[in-house]
Amino acid sequence: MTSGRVTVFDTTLRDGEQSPGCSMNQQEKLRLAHQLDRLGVDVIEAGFPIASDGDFESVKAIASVVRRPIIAGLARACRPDIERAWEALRYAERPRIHVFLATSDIHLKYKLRITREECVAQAGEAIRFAKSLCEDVEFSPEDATRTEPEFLCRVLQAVVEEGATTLNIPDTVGYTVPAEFGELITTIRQRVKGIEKVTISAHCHNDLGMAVANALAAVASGARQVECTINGIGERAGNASLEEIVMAMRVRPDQYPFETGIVGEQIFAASQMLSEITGVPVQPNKAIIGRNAFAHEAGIHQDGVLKNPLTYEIMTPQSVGVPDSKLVLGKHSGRHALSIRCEQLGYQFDRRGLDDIYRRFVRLADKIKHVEDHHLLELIRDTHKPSGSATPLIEPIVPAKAAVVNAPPPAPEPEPEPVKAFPVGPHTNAFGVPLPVHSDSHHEQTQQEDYLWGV
Ligand SMILES: [Mn+2]
Repeated sequence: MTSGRVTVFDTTLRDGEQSPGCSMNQQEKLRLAHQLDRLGVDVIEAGFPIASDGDFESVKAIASVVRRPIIAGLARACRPDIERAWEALRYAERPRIHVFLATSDIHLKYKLRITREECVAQAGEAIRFAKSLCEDVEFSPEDATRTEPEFLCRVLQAVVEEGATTLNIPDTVGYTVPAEFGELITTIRQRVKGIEKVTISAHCHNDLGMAVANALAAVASGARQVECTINGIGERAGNASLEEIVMAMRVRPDQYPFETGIVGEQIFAASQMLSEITGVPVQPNKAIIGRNAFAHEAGIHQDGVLKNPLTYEIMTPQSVGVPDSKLVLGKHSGRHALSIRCEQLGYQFDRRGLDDIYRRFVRLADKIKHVEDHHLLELIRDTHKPSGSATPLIEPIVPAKAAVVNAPPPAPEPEPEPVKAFPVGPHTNAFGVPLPVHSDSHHEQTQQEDYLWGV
């Protein structure tokens, strides 16, 4: 039983990229954008086009080649910003201009030096102008959670009347708490006329460690878009983490009966790719995608998990694309196993590329017994050094399905059967891990190597 679909707005390439140590060049942003597409996000906020020429070119490049998701670009509430954003976004299949203007007294007085009246007028004018360029326009009242609710509703009313299609409520400084934020969303729904025609969105920061909890509280109160990032990167303590929001909904549909278009099995690859690009590692105990998230050290836990994974696991590693740690890559591993592990790490190679990696992998495995993921990543980086050409290192795999905004809600999923965490059947290997189904002849040739998977 679902109460609706929640739009996943990923801002890894904008808010995330603004965080210390996380800047990316155009080629890296494009690679990540393709992975976000595979992950099934509905909206990719690709950058802040007026911020720099590099940002502009990156947004333009992503808008030109990533065709399924909505591509958003950020703009302050002024003409030059909005024009620059549109110049970069106009190539998109589904462009969105995201306009923001601070609304809290402290921002109005000290940062913008404008009055409340001027703020309402500027927000309205900016949306009218953005709307003259682009049908899909999102508005964010920056520092909304420290804005007097009555004034906040006045600004929101003005932009709804000018045709804003999404109202994003940012907890810019990570100040709010779940009950209060949920109430704020309820107040907005009650007071702003015409609100039922627009999507309410939540943009939460993690300064008090409550970004995900606040975002979920907003959804429970009627928000239908969440803004989030891979690995929770973002300004200061970061943004709400995409993987945590999505998996909270998947694991607890009794509490959060909402659907998203996210392909869970692509979560780990996205996380790995981001870490690899930025060089910023994920903390080992990070929920969902940390190195220890599925590690069971205590003997009593290990015993329980071996008897039945559900004794200590509320979700399976496979459901978020974490490679099964029981499967070790060594010199007896076949080309096919290697290619699957590469895909899990966010890379897909053509036949020749894989041959190349495979030869080097075997040489390495001869020297060191077990090839860990970080060895493999080093090998891949070493083999495929960017040569300055614009050719992406990877080809998009398959565009994610079932992630079309405004599509009719999917039929309710049948109740999950309890003990099917590790299916064993004709399409699984000896460890109960599902084997991918292929029909091409290449697969026939390499099929035999599957039996060498693991030592
Ligand atoms: Mn932010």
